[in-house]
Amino acid sequence: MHDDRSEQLMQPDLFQQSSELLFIDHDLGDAWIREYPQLFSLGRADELLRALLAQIPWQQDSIRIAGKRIPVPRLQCWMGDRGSSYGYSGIRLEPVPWQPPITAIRDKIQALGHADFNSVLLNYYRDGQDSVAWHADDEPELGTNPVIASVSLGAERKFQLRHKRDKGRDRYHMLLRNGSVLIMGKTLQNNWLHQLPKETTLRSPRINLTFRQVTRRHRT
Ligand SMILES: O=C(O)CCC(=O)C(=O)O
Ligand SMILES: [Mn+2]
Repeated sequence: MHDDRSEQLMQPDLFQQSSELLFIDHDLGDAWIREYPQLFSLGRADELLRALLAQIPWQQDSIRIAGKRIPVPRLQCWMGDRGSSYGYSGIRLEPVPWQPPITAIRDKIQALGHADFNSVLLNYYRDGQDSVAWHADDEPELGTNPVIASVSLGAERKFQLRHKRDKGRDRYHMLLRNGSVLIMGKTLQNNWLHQLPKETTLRSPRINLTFRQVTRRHRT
């Protein structure tokens, strides 16, 4: 008897393999973003969200503005190789050591072949009241043309970009889906700002991981 069961069983697997690696290129003219909308399956993304909510040593950081310390509207954790300390807006973050499953996420992203990373900033947006304001990740310790990989787990959030100098340029809007990864190209941080606005009716959490390469020159 011809048994075609094995062929049927293969199909979902093949689909799974290829849908993971599907990508969409966003062309912003003088910068690009490659989006992998489902690098992590929804099941895997939910499992990672639960694990990270429970095990990451989340901390409330604050920034210094006009001599005052203002708490940032999200919780954070900086993780990475020893010595990859990182500073912005008067915060200096010392890395906690790599831990699974972050190393597994990092390895999967590095296998895409865009860049290698020695550190990651984790952000925990507890609900839609948490946000990140307009900025570019252009700190000197990231070098002149950083490639940054951004992983989204949990609630879908809006992501907005606007040009740094050309005020006439349209803003660019994206949705950050559960299980998606953005590879932010070499020139994005030089030319564009980005933000994650508040979404006041949203009640569910999201975790974002931005993998970065901190250059040795600036390590403390
Ligand atoms: O949460 C996000 O998707 C963006 C976070 C971000 O821009 C950052 O941490 O630099
Ligand atoms: Mn950023």
